[in-house]
Amino acid sequence: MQTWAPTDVPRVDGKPRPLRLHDTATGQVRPTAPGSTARMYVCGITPYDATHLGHAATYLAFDLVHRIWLDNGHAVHYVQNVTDIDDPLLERAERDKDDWVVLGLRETALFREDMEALRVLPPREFVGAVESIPEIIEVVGKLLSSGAAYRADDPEYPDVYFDHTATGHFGYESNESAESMRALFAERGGDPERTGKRHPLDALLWRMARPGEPSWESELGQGRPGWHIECSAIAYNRLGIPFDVQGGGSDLAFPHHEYSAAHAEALSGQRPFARHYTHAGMVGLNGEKMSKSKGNLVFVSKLRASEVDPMAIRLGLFATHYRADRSWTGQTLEEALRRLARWRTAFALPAGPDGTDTIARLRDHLSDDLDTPRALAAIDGWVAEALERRGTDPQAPAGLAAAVDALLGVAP
Ligand code: 5CA
Ligand code: ZN
Repeated sequence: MQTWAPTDVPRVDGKPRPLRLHDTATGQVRPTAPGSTARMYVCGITPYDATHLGHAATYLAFDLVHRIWLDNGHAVHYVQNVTDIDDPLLERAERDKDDWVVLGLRETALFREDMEALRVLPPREFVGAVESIPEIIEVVGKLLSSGAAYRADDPEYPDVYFDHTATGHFGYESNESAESMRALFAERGGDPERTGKRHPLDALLWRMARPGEPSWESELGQGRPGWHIECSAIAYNRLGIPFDVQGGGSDLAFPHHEYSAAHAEALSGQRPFARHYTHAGMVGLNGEKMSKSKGNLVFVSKLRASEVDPMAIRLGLFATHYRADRSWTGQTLEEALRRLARWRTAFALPAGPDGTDTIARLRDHLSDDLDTPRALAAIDGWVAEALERRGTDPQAPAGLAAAVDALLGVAP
């Protein structure tokens, strides 16, 4: 798929800091130890609706990972998918009497615009599920031949399922108990009650065509892919295994990342799928979880349409830590707008206090599991001094502006 346009990333003075990041599998903040090319996969949108602030927060967190790696001199091979065929997309298209293909294309186009406006650096490869169907078919075929997958005992619809015990390591990524796996699987797109499976936790790989549903011809039979296998195949075929970071929101820790890892590990006989599984917290509105049923979604495109500076959205979301479940309020936006105005005034001054130490602290905090609240506070400290006209370094405002641009992605 076509991706979106990158923004320039200025060079930052001083010494970069290697990134340490939280990993759900081990529960620890650990160094990311990429080779010269750092490899990241972040789960993309299911394009049945516009991008809300929760989605944006997740992509902004991984945009920081991207920027810190660039600062450290790595090339970054970043892959992101688009789930452009799945039940939620078909259900929304049916509800709105829309064509599912048109709906997906329209919302994906809007997502690109939102990402570009937010100055999120684009992935090197932006890959749709539909365009990946041939490679998904190949992977499912291999899992079937190795015995890691099987046909449901259902003569009418012999769908292909993954035997979740195939790797012998199932559960290592999310560390959920058997009971909670069962509940989360049912809640998040799984089908524990499906008859014909060997075990309730076995996950769908290939769904045989049902009347009225889109489907593709294949040696598996006419059908369409399950969800997790899409990310397994797309990541495995482009990044290899293991790659550095598998990212997404915390709602993906189980089942999605557990299964996408298990599928690729069963396929390759190697593990782990990713060295870090990193999850952003859920963003809500005024203390309530953002959800379609509550109708309290705040869309990035709506904010942009009401002339909200996308850089204030960045700063508003960076004011709290990416791993925390957090809430967006009117106050979040007001404070971010005030902060942005102060920063921009200070960056435009003819001189300011020496910025070396502030840039070092910015790097220290960001490389410590993306500690944006402390990173913003470090910049606030320099800005306050600069606005009091303390400091005479004529290079400092431009140096600070470049660091904020490169590392936080906030345009001066
Ligand atoms: N297409 C799948 C991933 S393969 C999917 O989860 N799509 S999504 O559109 O539902 O979500 C896109 C990304 O935003 C995912 O990484 C998801 O974890 C994240 N996300 C969804 N809701 C929120 C939220 N309220 N707060 C933070 N991140 C969220
Ligand atoms: Zn995914």
